[in-house]
Amino acid sequence: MKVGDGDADGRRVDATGLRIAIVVARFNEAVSRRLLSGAMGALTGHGAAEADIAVHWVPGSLEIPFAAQEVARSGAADAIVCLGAVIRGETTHYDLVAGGVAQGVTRVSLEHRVACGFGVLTTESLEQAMERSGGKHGNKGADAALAAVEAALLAREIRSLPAGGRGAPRAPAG
Ligand code: INI
Repeated sequence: MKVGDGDADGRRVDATGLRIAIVVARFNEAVSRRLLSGAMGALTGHGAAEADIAVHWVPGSLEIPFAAQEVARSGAADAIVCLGAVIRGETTHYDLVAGGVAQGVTRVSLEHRVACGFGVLTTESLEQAMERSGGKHGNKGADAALAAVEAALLAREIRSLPAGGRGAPRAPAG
């Protein structure tokens, strides 16, 4: 992909110069590391400098929203990539963890106006998690990273529009 162009899907994902934070859960660490590797590869492959990517480990997926919130409040990142694996087979409170992290990350993104990519897997088994973290179903860490970049670029574009630009109500002529 040529930097500045869209990728194969026509998405604009030039991460050059973006400051990116990755918040990743240690729970199910083998899967998390694969998601992290996918995210790092996607970001650097789309122009992000490794020095502009900060990685923050948290104990489990439920701690992701808190860490993402702290990053957002600090103003240190243009985009936040959230990674983890919630596997039903290994927990009785799957629904709480899965629902909590999804709602929490969404809230952080909206309240702090920071683009967040959601790469927290919710699967029935470890096998399914492996398939989605660099296996036959791709790597959701990479997908979340590129979604965060695309959203951050979109926010930058929208925020740069003049207040009275296209789409704004016009004052009547004369
Ligand atoms: N955290 C995960 O990231 N994935 C899981 O599958 C999981 N399970 O199985 O419970 C999990 N639990 C820990 C949770 O995220 C918190 O770290 C813990 O409750 C402490 O607050």
